[in-house]
Amino acid sequence: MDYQKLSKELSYALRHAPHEYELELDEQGWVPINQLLLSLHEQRKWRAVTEKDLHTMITLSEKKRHEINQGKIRALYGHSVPQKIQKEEKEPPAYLFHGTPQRFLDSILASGLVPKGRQYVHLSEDVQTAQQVGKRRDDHPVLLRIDARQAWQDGVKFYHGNELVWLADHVQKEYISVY
Ligand code: HQG
Repeated sequence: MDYQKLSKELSYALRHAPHEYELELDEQGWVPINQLLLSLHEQRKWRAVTEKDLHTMITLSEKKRHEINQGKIRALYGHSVPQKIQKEEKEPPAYLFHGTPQRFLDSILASGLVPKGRQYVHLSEDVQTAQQVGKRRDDHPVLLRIDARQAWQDGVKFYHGNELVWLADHVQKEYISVY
């Protein structure tokens, strides 16, 4: 079993296109595992996938992208479906980080961080993670530091993605500096 391919397929299904799999996400993005498996089994390459494979996929993944609980599975972040997934509000650490291509810098410094195609802005708990996120699109990404404590004190909401990924609706420019 190619667990990396399975993870990509599940991210696509659970973040972006549940309807293509005849799935409906609940308010927190959960779907019943049995429904997901039925849908996957319609594809030849996934006809033998089991619930155990889903657990193995999560264990082997280098990032915690998916979570299983009580017979359900969900993507922890990254959603672009029209229905906004409700995330748990949480007090952020003093600083969060964001890695982005050089070419977006002027626009970000002018209008802050906006979610673009996703439901939330994605922020990183540490510099190394932000660096990796930025490197997806630029060999020499810009690292931004977010004054999350100040923003939180001013009423900006932050949400828990996983232990390294934080989410926000919008981060205004006054909280952002080039790191
Ligand atoms: C940029 C992956 C211009 C923003 C990653 C980013 C992450 C602006 C891009 C997760 C802007 C959106 C999310 C503005 C934001 N002007 N550009 N005002 N505000 N941007 O992919 O954070 O591996 O939606 O800087 O590792 O890159 O798939 O967000 O470059 O955790 O699990 O607009 O996806 O995780 O791009 O990545 P994205 P992201 P997985």
